[in-house]
Amino acid sequence: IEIVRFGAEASRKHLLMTILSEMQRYYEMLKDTWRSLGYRKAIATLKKQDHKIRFASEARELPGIGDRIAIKIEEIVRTDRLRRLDYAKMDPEDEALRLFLGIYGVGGVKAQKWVDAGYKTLDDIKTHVRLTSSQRIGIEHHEDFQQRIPRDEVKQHGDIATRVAHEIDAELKLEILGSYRRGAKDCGDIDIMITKEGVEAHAITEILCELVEKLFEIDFLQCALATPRGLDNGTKWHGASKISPGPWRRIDFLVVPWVERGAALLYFTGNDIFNRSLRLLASKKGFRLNQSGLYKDVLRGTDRIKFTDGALVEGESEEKIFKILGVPYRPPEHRIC
Ligand code: DCP
Ligand code: MG
Ligand code: MN
Repeated sequence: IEIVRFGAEASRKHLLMTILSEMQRYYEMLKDTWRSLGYRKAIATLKKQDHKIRFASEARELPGIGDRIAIKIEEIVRTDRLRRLDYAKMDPEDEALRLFLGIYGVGGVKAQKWVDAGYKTLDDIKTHVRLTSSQRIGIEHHEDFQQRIPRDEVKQHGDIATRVAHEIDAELKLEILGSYRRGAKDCGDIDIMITKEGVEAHAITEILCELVEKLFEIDFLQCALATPRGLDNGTKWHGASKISPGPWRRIDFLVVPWVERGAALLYFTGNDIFNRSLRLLASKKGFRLNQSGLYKDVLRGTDRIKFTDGALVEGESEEKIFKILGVPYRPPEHRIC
């Protein structure tokens, strides 16, 4: 997608419209008249709109925009892309595409680009493409990273991280989340949340740096990997760990302020589809849910600059977030969609 740079605001709106039009054409091509029409209506509405839309809850207020498109609008505005569209263009049967998608740090757009260029194997990519260092590691350890990690090994990695963390500060609390907390018998990676009673955002980066350094020293951590764009503000760390002589495993750390632990727990437990549906539900009820808390949207004034992220309603307790949203508490094992 070509974007003419004519002022950040205008070009972002242009990008939004372009992506929505592509979705509309995609459904038209599939002869899905209903969805195609939905996008057509949304585009027409947004064209007339002159203030910036940031949240799904705002988009939904506009005539002709339903929940599903509203969520997509928020995704585009936030991330400058729409994942659904990346996948819409792909052939799930394409073996090379599946191979490339399995590489750490390679998303849909890049994988499709390589397929379009005629590449078929990891060797093709290694010889012909300029890679980021994370992608290179992703290819070199592709086999390791593709393997599922047995639950008890995940626990062992967690135990090592916890032991070392406690050498730094005995009050640090570590918990393995992700599929492990949902009770999976094997996991794709190891997700560890770190917090401490009373700890605030500004103290976090230091804890994380110190822990990572120590874990490298004992040859537990093997490499750092770039975190997905937009998520890394010094609170998240991606890399690989190993219990010798075993394979390299993907490991993620998330360090969170004490007051955000409930929302972070909820987010990092997943699964991602469950998170999506909970966020959608929150947005239907006029809230906004993310990994730091549940927020009540502050409505925009006539002056669009007056936007805020909304007032924090709850961040400390997972149970309370469910309660406020009016959903019965769902134990982690049942958060699979
Ligand atoms: N998450 C999310 N949206 C994403 C990525 C992650 O909501 N796009 C949340 C939900 C996930 C959690 O973070 O459960 C951890 O992410 P993982 O990618 O590690 O996914 P899982 O741990 O659920 O599964 P796996 O066993 O494949 O690691
Ligand atoms: Mg995981
Ligand atoms: Mn993970």
